[in-house]
Amino acid sequence: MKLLVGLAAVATLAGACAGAGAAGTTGAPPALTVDLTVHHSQFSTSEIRVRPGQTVRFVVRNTDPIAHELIVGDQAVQDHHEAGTEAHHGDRPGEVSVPPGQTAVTTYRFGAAGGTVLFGCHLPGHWAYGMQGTVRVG
Ligand SMILES: [Cu+2]
Repeated sequence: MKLLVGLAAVATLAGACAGAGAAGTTGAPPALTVDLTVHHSQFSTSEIRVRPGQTVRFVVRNTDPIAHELIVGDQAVQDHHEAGTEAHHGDRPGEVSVPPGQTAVTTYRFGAAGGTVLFGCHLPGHWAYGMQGTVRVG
């Protein structure tokens, strides 16, 4: 619970910065926290919008009795993990395993160019079942 309170404060601060408008003249947009809940092998959202160059802290809460993961990346990254055999994620930005009933965090910085990045879970069958979504950068 303490963790959640802290995250709420971060989100509030990020919102305040965005609201300030002209004050943000230092280049990269402020870091953003995105909360994703997994329930019945579905992410709570299938589309996320971010600004180019934005750093996003993904907080993934797994309410299921089985493990999941969050993999953020382009199609090549998703293909690699769909075919891969890595049992655990957590060393690369945008990739994290989330054990049953737990919350895990990973941070990913989106590129300066606009476009679409994918996210999803590659435990066997999960991507095909619908555990996937898009991040629109722009
Ligand atoms: Cu999954």
